[in-house]
Amino acid sequence: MSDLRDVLDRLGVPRDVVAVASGKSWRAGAGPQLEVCSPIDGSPLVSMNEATPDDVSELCRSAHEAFLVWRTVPAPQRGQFVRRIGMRLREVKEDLATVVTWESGKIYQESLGEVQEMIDICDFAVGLSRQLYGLSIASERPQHRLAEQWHPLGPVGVISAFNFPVAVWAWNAMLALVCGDTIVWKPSPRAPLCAAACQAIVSSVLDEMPEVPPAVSNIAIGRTQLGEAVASAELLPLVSATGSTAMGRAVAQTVAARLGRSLLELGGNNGMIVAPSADLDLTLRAAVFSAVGTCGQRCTSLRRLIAHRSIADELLARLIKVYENLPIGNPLDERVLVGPLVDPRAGEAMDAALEQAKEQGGTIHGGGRVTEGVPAGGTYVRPAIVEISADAPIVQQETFAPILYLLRYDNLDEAIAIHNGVPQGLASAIFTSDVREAERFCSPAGSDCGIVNVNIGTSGAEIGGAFGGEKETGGGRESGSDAWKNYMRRATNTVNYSSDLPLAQGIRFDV
Ligand code: UN1
Repeated sequence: MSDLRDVLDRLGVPRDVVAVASGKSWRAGAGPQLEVCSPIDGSPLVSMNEATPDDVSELCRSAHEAFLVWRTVPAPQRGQFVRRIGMRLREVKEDLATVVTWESGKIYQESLGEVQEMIDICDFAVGLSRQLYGLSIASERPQHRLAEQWHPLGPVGVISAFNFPVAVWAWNAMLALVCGDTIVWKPSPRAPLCAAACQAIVSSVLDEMPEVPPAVSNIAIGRTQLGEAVASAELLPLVSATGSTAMGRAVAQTVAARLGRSLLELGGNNGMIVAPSADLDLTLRAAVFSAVGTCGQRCTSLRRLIAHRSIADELLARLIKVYENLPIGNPLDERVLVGPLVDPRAGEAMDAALEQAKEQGGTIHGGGRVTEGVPAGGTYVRPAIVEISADAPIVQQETFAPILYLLRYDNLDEAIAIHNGVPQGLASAIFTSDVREAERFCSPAGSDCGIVNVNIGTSGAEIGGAFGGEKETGGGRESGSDAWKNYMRRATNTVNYSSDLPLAQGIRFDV
């Protein structure tokens, strides 16, 4: 623990982390007590009073005031703010990754990757700050100019999850900032130190740029009722929420009732088709990283391996061998590849899913608790592979744990039908050396997901593409490509520079 305290000191995290932050100032919440323990060993990390819905309302007002200033700052100057955040992130990459590992339990390598995603999105956003392009459109009327402008939208509510406690905030916040928006962030109540570290990073840049209104960045730490407060806040025209489908459904309904916009990144049930021509060495590496990375707790984690019957047994045998030798343990130990689940409840959910799989005819390889060679007090599990029929009900569910269902298929039509036959639609992959199969999977009649990969696993997307998925995944797109448009409002301008007033559609209306 003393190590972590040094890390937090270097990051500029206050000694006494409290629940409410606006710019550089922190204050205590008046809500119920929140105790946060590390998934690594159950040791207490921080305790505080949660923020209250009133705190959220107050932060929204501050964020709104800051927005009125920030929206008038030229976008490339807003980009300079984000550029400095990116520079600071480079300096503190290792320290921030250490905090991510302590709070989320993901292995340090993956935490470094998560901070790198933040740096990458900062770079992307800086470039974007000079490219918030609108279209010029040919007007049907003489001497008229028709064009689009993209304007800042307002304060954005961000709700994020424990498994990507810093990157998902950065995807949203960095785009929002260059777009001229301000942020009210409700981080996962399991990762308040990560949130405090992010706010400290922003604060250090605010020190360097006194012209930036500090309330561009706000945080309220707490549980579900704060999420409801964010969703119902009239001052937040956009709420971006990452988490379970149940959470997203509740947020979407509340936001829709006030005709706000929501941007949802919800559950996945990601599949990988392995065709007869697949390079099995590649397949194996990709499948294992996708299935057991972050201990199966990414929304992009591989959950369904849909293997052609001709290669399924060989693939299974090789997978079992790799699974048996996976180093499981303290995620701060660089030799370890699988850290703990986030908490004991996640372990129980994994056990329950395996139990159901067994009842539904599944054959289970692996699973169960690991208690030796791991820190006491954490929930360490052996990742599991389950041979099961594609129509077993358990396969329809996302269990946030390292369970990989192995399903067999005979022809590609059947494989695609199995692949698409779940309620979620986030990430997907096919391993094949046959270009026709690959292209079919990418075609309109192929994968129905938002992320469609060939000879790449389901997890580990780059920030440059739009990230998100269809169906119960919620339809949102974050991060790269033109996802920035979510954070702005579009004005269509028609300017008449003639001395006449021709009406569109040729309508005659003479007065
Ligand atoms: C998530 O699990 O919420 O593609 C995000 C990936 C990461 C992001 C995952 N870049 O796996």
